[in-house]
Amino acid sequence: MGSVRTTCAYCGVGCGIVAESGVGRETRIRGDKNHPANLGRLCSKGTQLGETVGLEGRLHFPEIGGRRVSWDKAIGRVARGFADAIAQHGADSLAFYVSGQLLTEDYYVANKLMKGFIGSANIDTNSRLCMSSAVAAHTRAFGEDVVACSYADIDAASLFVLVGSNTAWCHPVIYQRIIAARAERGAKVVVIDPRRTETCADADLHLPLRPGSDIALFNGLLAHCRAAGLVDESYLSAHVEVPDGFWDGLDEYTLVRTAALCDLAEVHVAAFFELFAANPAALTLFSQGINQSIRGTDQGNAIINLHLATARIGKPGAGPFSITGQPNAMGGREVGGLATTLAAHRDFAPENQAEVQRFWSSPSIAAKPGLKAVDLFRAVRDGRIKALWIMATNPAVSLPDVTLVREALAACPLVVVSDCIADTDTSRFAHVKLPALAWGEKDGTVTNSERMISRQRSFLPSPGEARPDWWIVSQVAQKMGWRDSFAYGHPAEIFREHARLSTYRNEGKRCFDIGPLAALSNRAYDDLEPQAWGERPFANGRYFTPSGKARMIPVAQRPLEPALERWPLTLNTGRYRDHWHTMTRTALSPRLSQHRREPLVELHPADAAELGLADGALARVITPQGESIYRTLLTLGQRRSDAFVPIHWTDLQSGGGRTGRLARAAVDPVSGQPGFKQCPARIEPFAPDWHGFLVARSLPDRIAAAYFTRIRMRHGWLLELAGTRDPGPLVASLLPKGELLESRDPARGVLRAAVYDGEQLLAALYLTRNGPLPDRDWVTSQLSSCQASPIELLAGRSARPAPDRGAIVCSCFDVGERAILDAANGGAKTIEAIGVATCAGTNCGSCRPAIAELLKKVAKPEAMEAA
Ligand SMILES: Nc1nc2c(c(=O)[nH]1)N[C@H]1C(S)=C(S)[C@@H](COP(=O)(O)OP(=O)(O)OC[C@H]3O[C@@H](n4cnc5c(=O)[nH]c(N)nc54)[C@H](O)[C@@H]3O)O[C@H]1N2
Ligand SMILES: Nc1nc2c(c(=O)[nH]1)N[C@H]1C(S)=C(S)[C@@H](COP(=O)(O)OP(=O)(O)OC[C@H]3O[C@@H](n4cnc5c(=O)[nH]c(N)nc54)[C@H](O)[C@@H]3O)O[C@H]1N2
Ligand code: SF4
Ligand SMILES: [Mo]
Repeated sequence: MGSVRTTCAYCGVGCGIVAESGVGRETRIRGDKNHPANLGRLCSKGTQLGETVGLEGRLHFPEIGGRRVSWDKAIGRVARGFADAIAQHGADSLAFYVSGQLLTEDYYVANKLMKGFIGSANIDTNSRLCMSSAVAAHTRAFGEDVVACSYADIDAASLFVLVGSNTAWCHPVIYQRIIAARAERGAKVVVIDPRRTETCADADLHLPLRPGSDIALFNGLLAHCRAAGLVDESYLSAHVEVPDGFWDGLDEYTLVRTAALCDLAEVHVAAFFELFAANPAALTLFSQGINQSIRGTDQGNAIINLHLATARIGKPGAGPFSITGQPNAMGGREVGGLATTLAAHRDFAPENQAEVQRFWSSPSIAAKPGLKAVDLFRAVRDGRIKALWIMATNPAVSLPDVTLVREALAACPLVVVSDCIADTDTSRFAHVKLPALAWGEKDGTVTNSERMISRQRSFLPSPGEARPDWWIVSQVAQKMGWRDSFAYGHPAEIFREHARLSTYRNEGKRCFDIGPLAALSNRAYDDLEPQAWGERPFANGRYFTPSGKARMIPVAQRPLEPALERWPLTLNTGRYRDHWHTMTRTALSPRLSQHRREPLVELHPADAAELGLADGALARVITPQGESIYRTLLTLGQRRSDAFVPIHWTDLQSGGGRTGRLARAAVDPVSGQPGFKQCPARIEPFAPDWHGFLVARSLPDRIAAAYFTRIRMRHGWLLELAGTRDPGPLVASLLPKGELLESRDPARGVLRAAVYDGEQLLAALYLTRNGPLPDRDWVTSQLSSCQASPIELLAGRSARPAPDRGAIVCSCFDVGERAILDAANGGAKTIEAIGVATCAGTNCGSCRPAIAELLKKVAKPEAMEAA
């Protein structure tokens, strides 16, 4: 087994990984102690990468119209389709929709082809849904999209303000570093999030503000700092442009009014303000609760204003820290993958166009920004875009209003999809499918939240005829006639060109300048150690505006939308700890599939009572865009009238929990980023006539139940099922061929069936009208070694039952809630003691916040209820 140092496939923390591969793609993963982003730590998703690198579901060969073709034929078809569209309808009739999961080299080539050679800027990326408000806020304030902070600041900060970020689940390794700072140095943690997430487990203060009221809170804090004499006038006069009347606009944000606007208790708001005032080393980390809003750019600037005015920026441990989502969200911003930037942090100013065109020796250059993601898909639907190339993203699930997106995809004359996976909700609309290399196979660079460029290295063989994305794009470009400009043979060649473009005629105009890396040999590129660009930006007080000064941007809290009569709830959407986006990878992992087996709608118990919904019941979540069914989770962590659903489940995964159908296409006016976090909605009980589950060695071809979700288990599948009509026909389609044993009790609506192949259990099905169901884990365990007699199996329990383990908390060691509660009741009072007793939390640590919550529950059951 050889070991390879690479970078994690998932989030923007950008953890270094040491991967060892053995026979049959078996892969061992551990954290890279020498990588500065994680110093050896990994979260649950990184730790379990080995379970997701199999070949199941992969796209191995190019396809046209669902038929395997040669690469030559597929490339020819795409190039011809594009050339025809350009000839008949002009360059703007083409569009690329790409992704922060591409490597920098892939991204660079796609951007170059579209903006320099096709001559349109109609290339946008899923970063529009993710980071574009932060990009716009940075650009307005700093003159360039530069993240002001680094992870090293975490070790120097004495106050962490986590705004709109469920750090414990979405950036777990950053979270662990924050919690270490709190434990070791007594740093304080404030979480600003309408719901109480696991990120609050170790917080000193949680402000469950009214959704969308962050500007009021940050303006209020700035007004407070001014009154307290914390505004640094000399910094402002030397380094910041403050528009006339800026401060007048802040007068209205008194403590009382701020608390009222945010629907928070004044004492809590005051406590936050005092903490901020008392801690100059304050780090404000923000992500989607800020960005994914129809006022996302202003919200970003409200945070930045505060740090500029108090000069808490460019210094160790202080600053506004936008943390990125995808592994290469930052690299995409560097190359200019957004429709609103040209290349290498340049905008579309005429001198930039001339410069980039000269550098590329290209026949044309995009003269103006292209269509932003939401508008781009509207243009596809309206027939203005004739050919669309989608790479490394699943817009039929992840864009807002996917009904419109799907209409667009269905109507588009040419849809090309590059993906590693054969069947996705998006690729079902593809005319041409191109097989891309996946993580572990591809080679190139990514840039993380702190501007650290790291290598992703391959350690697995390429399956079938899959190719790197940069190769695929280059082949199409060559076929379109631009042979010399896309004659790349190695990703290092592309990286060097990208580095040269960043430094070309830069002369200190832009912070993004990686000129020295343009000299890397192929060998040095292969060996490249993690490198950050823009070491401590703004330390010298110089910004990248024409005047060299930063800009304060006046922002006001605009009135929030009042609740609508038909849509009285505000629907919030976000992530689960152990799943990644549309689950094309994490759902391959049995371990990652246990933490949250089903898509849940989280609701305050009082709202649920009014709606007639019990904990665990099914509910229909409805918005003007669409509806889907979820299982209800009642929690005091939700505000009244707010509901939360996860984004992960798709048509492929389930018949419920399909959040993509619900979001509306309202966007921020500056950035074009959708306001995914707030959507008017209503919830109704969904009363099935029957419900139950299937445990099976392999998946049935078709599952026609009103509600179903499929959950990967170690030796097969668990399917949750519910429906309204007679389940008879469904039962026949769910069960595999084999020896069938059945028991029915029509009077009680009970149906139980087991199918065997000799001694081996193939499937077991349990349906009931409203009676109890067997323990799912016990039934599932019978797939690995069927020890139960057929009678026990149909009864759904062993003659010698084992206790129920409860929900899985620790996915590394497979430890359930029950074992942790037992250990706590047996005297284990700390996370460490729980670790000693059960192993839980002793590997990746992602479940430590959950253990902390359980410990609190055991220590003070009644306090938890009231919290
Ligand atoms: N486990 C996991 N980790 C991931 C990902 C994943 O899919 N799974 N995806 C990665 C990607 S691409 C991204 S972009 C990041 C996202 O990382 P996060 O931004 O941390 O994740 P989200 O769950 O989308 O949203 C964060 C929080 O914003 C809160 N919020 C909603 N409305 C408001 C509001 O008005 N104000 C405030 N202050 N907060 C609000 C939500 O309640 C939610 O808890 O995660 C990355 N990491
Ligand atoms: N309602 C709601 N919607 C949201 C969000 C939300 O919070 N709420 N968050 C938004 C955000 S922040 C994001 S980032 C998006 C994410 O949404 P998507 O980008 O649509 O989600 P993924 O599942 O990551 O899709 C990645 C696809 O690329 C494929 N892939 C992986 N690696 C490669 C590769 O190397 N090459 C190629 N060609 N393909 C590859 C995968 O198989 C998968 O099909 O969702 C957005 N949508
Ligand atoms: S925090 Fe987890 S998902 Fe993110 S890069 Fe590190 S190991 Fe990967
Ligand atoms: Mo994202």
